Amino acid sequence: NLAPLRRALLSVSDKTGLIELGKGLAAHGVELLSTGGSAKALRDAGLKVKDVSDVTGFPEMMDGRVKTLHPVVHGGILGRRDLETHVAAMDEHQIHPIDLVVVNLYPFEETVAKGADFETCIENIDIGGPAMIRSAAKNHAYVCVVTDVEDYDRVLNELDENDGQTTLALRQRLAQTAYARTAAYDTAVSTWMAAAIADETPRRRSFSGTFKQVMRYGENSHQSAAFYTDGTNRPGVATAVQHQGKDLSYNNINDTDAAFELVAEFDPADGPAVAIIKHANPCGVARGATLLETYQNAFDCDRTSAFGGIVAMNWPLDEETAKAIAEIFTEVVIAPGASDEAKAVFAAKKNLRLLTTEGLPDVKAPITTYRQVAGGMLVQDKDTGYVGMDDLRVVTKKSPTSAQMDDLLFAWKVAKHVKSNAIVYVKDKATVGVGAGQMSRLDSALIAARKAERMAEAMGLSEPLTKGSAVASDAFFPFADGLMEAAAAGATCVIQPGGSMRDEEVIAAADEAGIAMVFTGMRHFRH
Ligand code: 93A
Repeated sequence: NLAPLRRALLSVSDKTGLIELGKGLAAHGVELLSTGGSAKALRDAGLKVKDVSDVTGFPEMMDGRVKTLHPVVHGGILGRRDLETHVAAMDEHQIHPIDLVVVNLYPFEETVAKGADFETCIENIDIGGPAMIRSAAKNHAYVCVVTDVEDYDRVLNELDENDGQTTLALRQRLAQTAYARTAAYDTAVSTWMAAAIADETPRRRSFSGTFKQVMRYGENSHQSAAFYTDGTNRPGVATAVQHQGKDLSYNNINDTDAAFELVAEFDPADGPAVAIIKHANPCGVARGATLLETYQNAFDCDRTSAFGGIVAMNWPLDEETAKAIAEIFTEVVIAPGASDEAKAVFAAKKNLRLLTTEGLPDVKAPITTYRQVAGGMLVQDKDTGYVGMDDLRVVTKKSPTSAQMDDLLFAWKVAKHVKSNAIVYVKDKATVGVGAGQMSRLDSALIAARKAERMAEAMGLSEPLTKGSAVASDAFFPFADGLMEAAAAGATCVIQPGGSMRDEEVIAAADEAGIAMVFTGMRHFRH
């Protein structure tokens, strides 16, 4: 058992809860040491505080860059209480033990998120704070380290319950938290620097996140899960505001992200775009003149799958569209804003979650993505590849008309967001059949066509909407069979990367079927 906690060093940028903590510690007879701003706040609240500068014998200098970086501070934190040599060194140099270190760091992540300039970001890199946190965490056998305002109460409770001391179990837990914090902090600095200096090598990246919330469970109910943010504060699912409905699940967040990233591909200035997502794949995507009509066109692609889906749009949600969405069970709606009337429509739908953001995700931002594999992490640049009209090569006798070209490019953008193998049929700026995630491209083409047939039956149409459609394939057709299936479904034009050994065969089959085909020279696998 340790002797009761005697001295605490408090140095915090976020002063939330500081006074209450100071008072709680003082009540246990703990001596308070503190740095400039923190000391002032405590003193203003009537607490007795010793300045760190008085302890070190040095003023805080160089705009605060050097305030706690001193052997008297670090010796007091790091010295082992059980080793005679350490105790002797402390005596010799008049170093008094520091038993509790409470630090939260300069707000580096927030400074970056605000778009501050390079110099300002540099000044907000905390050096002394992480040093103390790491020292205290290393010596957690004797020293308690607190880096999260939410842990203040736990520490005070333990002092109450354990005769003015903390338990080793708590100190271990807080030390682990502390190293997670300093690791995330340095990762934020490194990630920011990579972007600031336009570093293009994925070789020396570090990955970390800041805890946001615990999920009820993971992909399945026997898996635990949590949501972490990357500190960039980008518009997207991580920064969306939830207006109503129960907590989001792991799958909800994954699907909502897929939906919002997809609609963000379309410039809102060109009109609204709506995507309905199920299991991370779109089951309907459309562009149109009004939001309502666009939603309906997206919905008509696959009404069956849209049930329980996630709806994203690149325009703020309006009342009419909210009413249409509320007609079926929908899990989540995400939009860059929502009118009060639209919110009122959803208010009665207890299970529907409405999320709004300040803007759309920047789909062209150079983001690094991570995927875990057994024993490692795969790191890559996000797929921000785009093809424009100039990149397209017409390879068939027929050329697409300009209306066909619009649908081809639309289908191509959607295909990028469909799990491979992706086949996407589009007619009049709306998907009419989506084949996703099949192990063979032929099966994706067949499934998409089959769904379109089923929709035609359900809607009482004389023929499926794939008749006269444009079709996109996320990678080349290795054989002509997939293309012939698309032709059989009624596709009249095709967009695909090209580059297969059998391109000639595929082109010949397209010519035979009277189809126009363009090659992009770029593929969009998504696994
Ligand atoms: O500039 S620093 O890296 N140099 C230091 O020696 C140092 N010591 C504590 N920043 C340092 N701190 C940080 O100051 C703490 O991590 C905390 O965020 C902040 C508290 O300053 P104040 O008490 O003056 O508000």
